[in-house]
Amino acid sequence: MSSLPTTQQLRERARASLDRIGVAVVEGSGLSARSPITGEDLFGLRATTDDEARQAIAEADQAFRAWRTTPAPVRGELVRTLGDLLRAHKSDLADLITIEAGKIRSEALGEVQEMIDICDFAVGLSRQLYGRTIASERPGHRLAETWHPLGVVGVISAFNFPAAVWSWNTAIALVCGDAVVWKPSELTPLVSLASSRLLDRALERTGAPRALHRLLLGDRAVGETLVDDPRVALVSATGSTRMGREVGPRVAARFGRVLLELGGNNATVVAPSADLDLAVQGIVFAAAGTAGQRCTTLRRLIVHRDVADQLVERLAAVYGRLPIGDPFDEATLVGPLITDAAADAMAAALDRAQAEGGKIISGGRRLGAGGGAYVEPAVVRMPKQTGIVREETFAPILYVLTYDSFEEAVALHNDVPQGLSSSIFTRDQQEAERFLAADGSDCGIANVNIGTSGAEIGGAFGGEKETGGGRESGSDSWRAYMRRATNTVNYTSTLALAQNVSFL
Ligand code: UN1
Repeated sequence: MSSLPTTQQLRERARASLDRIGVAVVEGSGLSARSPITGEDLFGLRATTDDEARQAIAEADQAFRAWRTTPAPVRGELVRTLGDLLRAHKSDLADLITIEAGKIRSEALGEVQEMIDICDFAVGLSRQLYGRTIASERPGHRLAETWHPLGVVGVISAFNFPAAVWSWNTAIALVCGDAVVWKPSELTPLVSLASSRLLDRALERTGAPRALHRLLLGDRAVGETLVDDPRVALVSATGSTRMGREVGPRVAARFGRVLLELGGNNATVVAPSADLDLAVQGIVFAAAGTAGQRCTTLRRLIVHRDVADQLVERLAAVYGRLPIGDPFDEATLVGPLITDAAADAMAAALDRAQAEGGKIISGGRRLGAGGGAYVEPAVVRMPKQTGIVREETFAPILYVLTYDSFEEAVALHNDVPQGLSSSIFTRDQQEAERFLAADGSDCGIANVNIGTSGAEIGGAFGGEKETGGGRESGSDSWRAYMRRATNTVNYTSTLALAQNVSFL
């Protein structure tokens, strides 16, 4: 393991980035910024009180009322300005992501790039919020639909994509004419303060209402205030299935809308015809990248019996050489897990896997003495898809299963409660197409000859079953952030009723 920076060095680096972005950190109590690199606290911060949260929602609601009638292409200017500021501060924000989430430099820069990309996408979208014109069955009538801004969008985000997930929601919501109130993970307050400050600067620069965005820093209680407030038209929540199971019904009980982006238990099928060089690269990035802490992380490998031994051997060789340690070190590929609890959960999952008949082929040990939670990514061969394999453990564990027939591979693939991302490595076109067909992968994302993680922003992102069903980011995901009005206009002097009904 490479040597680590000290907490004091991290504190100074964080301060320098925050200064350049324009965040004046107000130290306080109730919340702390910490770094998984050393496992120590950086600063104490003041948490948002419940009254402040309610006030923030009220202000955002007021700002929405002005913003909804601002022409969408003008709203796009705000998001263009945010994109410019993200370009200018790409490195600063990436530093904070590495400090608070422990991502390696290249992935932290990639996360900010993802934010820039969604801003570009949203700016284009601001001129393309298209409704349809529909053929009316009545003479002299026009039938059409119009998309209107929805209201305040509550964004709840997780530690692992502390800034990008906010930007997917916020860039789209703002061009759609909505206001945003953000409750980020308690584990990444500095990234949240920095992202929020960049948007504040864009609001100032373009003269848009300042209260279009409000940040709530705090624990679960402040999140509950957001979830339960009837002024919040849409709650877009990313996190665990357990969280979604609570948020979904609470928002539904007040007839609010939800967009849920919950757990994944993503699998890759490796067919006998697969290009194994390509497969090894794709698998290692998807399974060990981001220290296994993406919702799209590859957790299950379903390999044809003919190539299983060979593939496992090659994976074990690459896993044995993965550089683990300081995420700021350019050579490192695997940074720390977010907390000790995450490392404990990984150890417990590995124990359970062994008790269920699994064999650890590579990795699985905790490294270093205390401080950050550094672990060796693990490869575990399982005799079948047991209980632990069907659960999402947010750590770098790759379970390997074998199959004989394609039907068996698809059945194993789909036999988990989650449905986010999936892929197949094959050179057989029929097999590839069958994997993508209606009776193939049941996930929101299904790929061929590439891993499960690292989606581009242009597609809709999200999944089925316990993943929650929501779609964010590209394609037509914007529709979740607007309300649709169907308009029937009669331009004659005759009242014609639909379905040939006669009355009066
Ligand atoms: C997440 O882990 O919550 O597809 C989001 C990916 C990234 C987004 C992951 N673009 O892996």
